[in-house]
Amino acid sequence: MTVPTTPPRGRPHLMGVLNVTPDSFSDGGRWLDTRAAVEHGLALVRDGADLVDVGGESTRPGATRPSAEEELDRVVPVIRALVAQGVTVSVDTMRAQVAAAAVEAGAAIVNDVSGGLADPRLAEVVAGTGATMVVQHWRAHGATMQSRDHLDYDDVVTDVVRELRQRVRELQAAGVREEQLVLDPGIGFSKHAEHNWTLLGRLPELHALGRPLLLGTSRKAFLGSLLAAPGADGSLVPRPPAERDTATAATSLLAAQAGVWGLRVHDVRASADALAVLHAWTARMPSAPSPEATEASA
Ligand code: PMM
Repeated sequence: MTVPTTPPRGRPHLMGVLNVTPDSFSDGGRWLDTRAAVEHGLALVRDGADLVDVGGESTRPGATRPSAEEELDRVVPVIRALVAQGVTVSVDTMRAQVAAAAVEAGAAIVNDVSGGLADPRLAEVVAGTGATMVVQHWRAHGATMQSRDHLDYDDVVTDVVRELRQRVRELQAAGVREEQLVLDPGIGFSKHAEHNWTLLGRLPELHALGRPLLLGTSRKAFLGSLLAAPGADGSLVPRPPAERDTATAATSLLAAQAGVWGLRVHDVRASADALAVLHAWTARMPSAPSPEATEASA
C-alpha cells in the first residue's frame, strides 16, 4: 500500500511515535508490553495521528542494537493488532527481515532512519512489496553517529541534499520506484544543534529534491538546549525530553507552513492543535482558497 502524497485535511500527516523499546530517549520502557503499546497506539490515533510509527530499536546516540529476533518480537504483534483496528502503521526499522515481517503484518510504510544503508537488502523488500519508504539522511549507527568524522559538513544543507539524492539513485537502481519515497533530513542524526536549525531554516532547498518530506524534531536534544535554564550550581541544564512538547508543536506549525508532508511526534495532540490553529488562520487570509474549498478537496 502506498500512502498518499497529498496529506489529509490540507495539513501534514501526523505520525505518532510508538517506541516498543526499553531505552528510547524520551519514552523508553513505557510501551514494552504489547497490550500497553497497542493501547498507546490507539490513543495516538484518538489524539489525531494519521499514522503510527512502531519501532523496536532505539536510535539514540550511544544505543546498542537489539537482535533481529528481539526487534521482531517487539514490533510484529503490535503492528498486527493496530492494523486489525484500522490504523495505518509504519515500521521504524533498519532491518530487511523486520521490514518484510512488518509489511506482511500490514504495515504500509517502512521508515528506515538509515535510508537503506544499514541493510542493503531492505531496498529489495520495499521494491517487492510496493510499500512507501521513508529515506532518512544517516551516516552511522547510534554508537558512533555523533563522532567527529560523522559531523563533518562543508554546508549541512548542500551535503544532506547530495547524500539523499545519492540514496534515491541507489534505491531506484535496486528496483524501488521514486513514487514510493518520502525523504527526511534526519534531525539529530549526525548533526549538532546548529546543523538542525540550519536544515529547518532552509527547508525549500530540501523540497528541491522533488519528493514529500517528513520531519522528526519531537523532543530532540536541540530543543532541550534551546530551552536550557541555569541549574542549582548556575550551569545551564537542558530542558528534559518530556518538557519539550510545546517547542515541538511550534516546529510542527512552522514545518507545516513550509509545506512538509509529515511530522513524526510523540505528543500528537499538541501538534494537531497547532496545525488546527494554522489551518483556521491561513484559510482566512486574503490569498487563501475558502475554508469550504480546502475542506472539500481534502
Ligand atoms: N527520529 C527518531 C526515530 N525515528 N524516523 C524518522 N523518519 N525521522 C526521525 O527524525 C526519527 C525517526 C528518534 O527519535 P525517538 O527515539 O524519539 O523515536
